[in-house]
Amino acid sequence: MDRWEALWIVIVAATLGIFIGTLVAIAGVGYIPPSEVEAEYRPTDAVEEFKPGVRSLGDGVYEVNILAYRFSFQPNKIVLENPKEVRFRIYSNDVLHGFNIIGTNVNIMVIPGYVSEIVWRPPPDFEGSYLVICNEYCGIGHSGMFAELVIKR
Ligand SMILES: [Cu+2]
Repeated sequence: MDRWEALWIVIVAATLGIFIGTLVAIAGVGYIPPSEVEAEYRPTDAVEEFKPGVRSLGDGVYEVNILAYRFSFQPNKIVLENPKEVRFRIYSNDVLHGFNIIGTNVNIMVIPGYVSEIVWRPPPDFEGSYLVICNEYCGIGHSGMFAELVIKR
């Protein structure tokens, strides 16, 4: 075997070793997102029944109905007190949108004609103001499509 060929085999093997080693190390540390979420998409044609707003079901459980449209969310400011479990139900009546709470793993596509549901159990130390953005390009005003989530403890 040529000396250079052997050298390149060692370099490639070392690079692969570092790559796989990094993956194993990250998995070993338990790198997991900061909350538990479940997401599902439900077809609906009952648009009239979809009423945007925050509904408290008691004991820290909330249902938040959000209408996503070009280029805003309704309601635009969501205030939750001591939330334990939050069911976000998001509906779009125009184009594809996104619903992403920055700093959390709440991130769901909002497909027109479907109610996108995501259940979020925010960690007890989560409080303050969070930015909610649309992360699916939906048109010229997309960059200004955001909302605010306020968590009070
Ligand atoms: Cu958008």
